[in-house]
Amino acid sequence: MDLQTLREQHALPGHLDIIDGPGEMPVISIRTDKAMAKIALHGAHVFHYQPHDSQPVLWLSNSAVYQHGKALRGGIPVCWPWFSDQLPKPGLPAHGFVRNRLWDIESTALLDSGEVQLRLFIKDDENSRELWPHAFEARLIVTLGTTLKVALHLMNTDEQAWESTGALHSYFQVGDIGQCQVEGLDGRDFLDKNSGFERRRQEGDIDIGQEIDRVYVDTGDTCIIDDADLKRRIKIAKRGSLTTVVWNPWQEKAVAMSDFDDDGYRQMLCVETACASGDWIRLSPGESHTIETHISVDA
Ligand code: TA6
Repeated sequence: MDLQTLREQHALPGHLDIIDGPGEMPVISIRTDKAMAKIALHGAHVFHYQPHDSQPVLWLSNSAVYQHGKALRGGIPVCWPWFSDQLPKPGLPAHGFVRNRLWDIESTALLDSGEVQLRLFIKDDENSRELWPHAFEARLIVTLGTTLKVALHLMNTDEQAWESTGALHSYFQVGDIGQCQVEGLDGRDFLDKNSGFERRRQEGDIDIGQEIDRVYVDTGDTCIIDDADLKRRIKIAKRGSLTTVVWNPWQEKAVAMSDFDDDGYRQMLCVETACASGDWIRLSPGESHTIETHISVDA
């Protein structure tokens, strides 16, 4: 569908527009009196969020590739129906397929609260069933006021039960990784991907001075990124998720990624709202589940 038709159907003058983004990707641009956000229809990918009184909150790689079939490096890739390499069958790409597909706009609205809400939609088709043989409907509901609320609503429209994992794989912008701490996971167990998924316990807040790739389990708690350099605290609250993933590739792995600047790892940190490891989303026909994250900034 062309941009003009999308605009006629869904634009909210002064609040929401549909624009031609980089790589000819349709992008939805939202503005409220408190913040702005941008979302690519490709992948239902929120790639920009900025309260008017703050710097950008989501990190986006300077080398991100804007191309159909490839997820942007940064923002909030929607990883589903599997997280990382919890593959339903061998040989599939990591993190599912919905981050690499074009979604539809289902609706847009200016809410009584002053928030702007965008609902994006995707369902199974012939291509998706080749990778994952199940019927589903997925909606990404983005609600922007001061806080950015992102909800991934999943419904089983199949005649059989199915199970999945997934994540709102959120990349955050930080001033300098060496001056950041993650609060909210003290006392939680994690599986360390860099040590063969060895299970260990977090003691205290998380300092990051090297590569980190950890799957924190059994936690629905809010996390805070305390950023001494930018003098701000990013709050990441969540619902429908008992897994939090903390990831920074550090230098060597960043250099190995073509869509990652060599020193980009110093300005980013992923704190991901996930359902992974043993935290399965198991749905019978007609059932649904929502993974939701609420992101805000305190000075
Ligand atoms: O969530 C952490 C992680 O699974 C890492 O292991 C790392 O590979 C990262 O995601 C990025 O994955 P991607 O497929 O987007 O390159």
